[in-house]
Amino acid sequence: MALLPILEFPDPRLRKIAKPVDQVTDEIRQLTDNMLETMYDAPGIGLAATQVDVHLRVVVIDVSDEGDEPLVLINPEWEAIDDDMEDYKEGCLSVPEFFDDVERHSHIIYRALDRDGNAIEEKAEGLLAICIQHELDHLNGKLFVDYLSRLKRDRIRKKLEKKHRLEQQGR
Ligand code: GNR
Ligand code: NI
Repeated sequence: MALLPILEFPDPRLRKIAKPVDQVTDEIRQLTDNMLETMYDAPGIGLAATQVDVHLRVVVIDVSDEGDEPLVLINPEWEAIDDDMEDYKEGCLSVPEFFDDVERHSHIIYRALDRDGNAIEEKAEGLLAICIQHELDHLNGKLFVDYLSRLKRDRIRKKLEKKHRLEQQGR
């Protein structure tokens, strides 16, 4: 297993559209294992392959308190079940240290392939529903900061650009 470096906003690679996985191979399973290790280490409740510069439709999630309920979603899709929406203060491992309200659907149904390549279809609500919508956005090159005002997004971008400059100097 291995920890993978996580891309940070405004890296243009976070804007790439991920391609569908055509077969769940050992190589894909190894990617999901490394993504889970990276997510737990961060720590985070989800990670999309886009964030580790792999542009395939692969997501890992664990919203459990104990961190012992890993969910691997390959080629995931979701749709809203009703019109209920809720705000949640979101964060993102690719936008470290910033949190702000994003409105998401409260009740969704999601479909995907699991780690064994079997098709799954489940309902989700609460934090899991929010996380699935957040991760699917990553696969489509979208970040939670895109839902904020330009003013807020630009402020976050400038602060992270400064952090990245300082990290470069420190090498
Ligand atoms: O760890 C994470 N926490 C989080 C909190 C609120 C809404 C979404 C998330 S996902 C985030 C991990 C991440 O960046 N996944 O892409
Ligand atoms: Ni994220």
